[in-house]
Amino acid sequence: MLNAYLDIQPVVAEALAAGKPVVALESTIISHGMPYPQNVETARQVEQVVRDNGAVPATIAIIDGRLKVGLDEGALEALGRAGHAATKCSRRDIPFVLANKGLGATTVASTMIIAAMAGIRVFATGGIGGVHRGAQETFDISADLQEFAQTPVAVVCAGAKSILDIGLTLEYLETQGVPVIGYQTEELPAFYTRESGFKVDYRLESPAAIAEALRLKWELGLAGGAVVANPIPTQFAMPKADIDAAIAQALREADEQGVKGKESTPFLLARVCELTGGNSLAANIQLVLNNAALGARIAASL
Ligand code: PSU
Ligand code: MN
Repeated sequence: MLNAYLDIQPVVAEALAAGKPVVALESTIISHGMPYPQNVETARQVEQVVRDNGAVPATIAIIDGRLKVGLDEGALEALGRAGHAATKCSRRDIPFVLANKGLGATTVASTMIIAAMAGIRVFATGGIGGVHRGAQETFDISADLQEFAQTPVAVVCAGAKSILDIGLTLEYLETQGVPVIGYQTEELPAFYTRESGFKVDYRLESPAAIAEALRLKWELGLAGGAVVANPIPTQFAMPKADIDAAIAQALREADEQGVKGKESTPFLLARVCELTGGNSLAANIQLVLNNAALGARIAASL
């Protein structure tokens, strides 16, 4: 049932009504994940890649008291310009930003929620939230992980950044019953690099095989979604030593400055980008485009 707060862009609504493939896209990656103007340019390119691969893009955000599924050019530009002035909205934040009629950028968790409300089952992004390093002390575990356990949307990503504790993130997903699928890989990619040292649960070779596993999961009434991990294309991967050094420094600074809660991930993303002099941004853009293409192909198979 569609709810009274949902605005589905006509092109998206038509595709959904006709059973055509639709891919959801998040907006925190635009406002908090990349600097302006590359964030807006990337958001446009990602939408185009989804179209080029046979699906309709639906970027999700909360604007003027409405849950928006499918954004026009003006909305993408506004989110990109707002940057950290937009409210980063996870599950807990949705009703408050709606009530304030504020500008809300949706995370993986809240994008999944709103996509599911609209009947969209596939979502493509860059990286997911996870269990942070030092979570034994801080309890910093992204709400994204709980969302995977309860909301029926598959999220195509490039694995988890090593700003996170990748091993603990996988343990948490296992406990929550969330499958981690590797697209043509046995190893979970670590966002900027194709390797993490950790295995995925299932390696699948094609969008059709992924779609079939998802269909079975949902036909059986098993709650929740799945992580589809798609390694960054080899030619865009970063040297591990470069990225490890930047992440180590960003983590040290976050600790020294007492950064915590919802600020933690955006702080680390921005510092890693600055410390690598834009190299990580170029890699980030390429992996998101790559995920958009795979997301569209999975949606077309579903
Ligand atoms: N990781 C990235 N890029 C991102 C994010 C995570 O590589 O843009 C964003 C996503 O929106 C993700 C959110 O859902 O950060 C997780 O934030 P937190 O750790 O506060 O749950
Ligand atoms: Mn957190």
